[in-house]
Amino acid sequence: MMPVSPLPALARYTRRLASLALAATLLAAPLAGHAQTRWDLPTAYPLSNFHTVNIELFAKDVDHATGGRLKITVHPNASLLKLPEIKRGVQTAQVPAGEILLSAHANEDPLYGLDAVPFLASSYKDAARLMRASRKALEEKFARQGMRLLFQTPWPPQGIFSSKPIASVADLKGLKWRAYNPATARIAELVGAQPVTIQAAELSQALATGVVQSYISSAATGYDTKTYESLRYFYDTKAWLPRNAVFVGQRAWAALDRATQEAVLRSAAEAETRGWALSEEKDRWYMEQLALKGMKVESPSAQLAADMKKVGEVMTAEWLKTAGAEGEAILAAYRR
Ligand code: PCA
Repeated sequence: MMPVSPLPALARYTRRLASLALAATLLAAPLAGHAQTRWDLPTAYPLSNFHTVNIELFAKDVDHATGGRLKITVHPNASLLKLPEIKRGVQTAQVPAGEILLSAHANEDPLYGLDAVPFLASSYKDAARLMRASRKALEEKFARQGMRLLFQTPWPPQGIFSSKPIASVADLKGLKWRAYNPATARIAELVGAQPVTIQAAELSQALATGVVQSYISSAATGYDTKTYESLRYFYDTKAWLPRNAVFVGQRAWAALDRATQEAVLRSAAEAETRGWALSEEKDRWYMEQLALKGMKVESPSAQLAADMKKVGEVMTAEWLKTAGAEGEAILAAYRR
């Protein structure tokens, strides 16, 4: 047997120390400002909105999971880019990442408008199934447009805000109706209201100046925009749950190393789960607040519900016509 010399053991120990030191340097590097990436992430909704709260938590998770290697700065309330500009801003690498309302881009591709077809999915459960049935197609669509989809979060179910009582869609005739996407503009056409497109960030102002007498959206947006100061009625029609999507441009994505990408994807998956739970939980709170602030929060009358269902049937048929075979396959998967 050879005697065990203390020397190789010492050498091994020194080598280990050296590699530990190297590891420590690598870990410390981002903290010292090396190899750090910064993403600006524009959104169109206020800081207190649950979507924004969720994205801030996502940014914090990413910071933590990457040891500070990727820092995301959220720019709320359309302060960096307005809603209609965010998607193009990311596609052209003007900004690395962003959040959009998918259905705002429905004119570009019907796939973007699937979640805003009235009464196709009007509960959280169905909206989640609809998201799953269309996720792959949507991710591919994003990829073809040079973007990577990270996570999707639903707005609470859409109900009708109005300055006067609405017992049937006939009562909406002639009212100035705020639209936020092609689907809500189409509803105005079908019910004979006067559509005016106004982004959420400008809605308070439009309400205060009387440019808007009615609109369809979530209690969340009703609360964010202080609609209770201008309009008296909210009918909880639960017409659909439109989704916001957080995404990143391909160039910004490709610039990340593998470990950072994986950390972002893990945090994104968690953000999606958390966002769905937050949306549902907060919807009750938002509706209570509307009532506390003096709004009449009611279920729609049987007539209004039936009328709106009809609007939904017309729009489902229209969606299918424009979405073609791909749309049919998605709806078949959803309905299975
Ligand atoms: N709020 C957004 C989109 C859907 C919603 O609930 C808005 O009204 O603009």
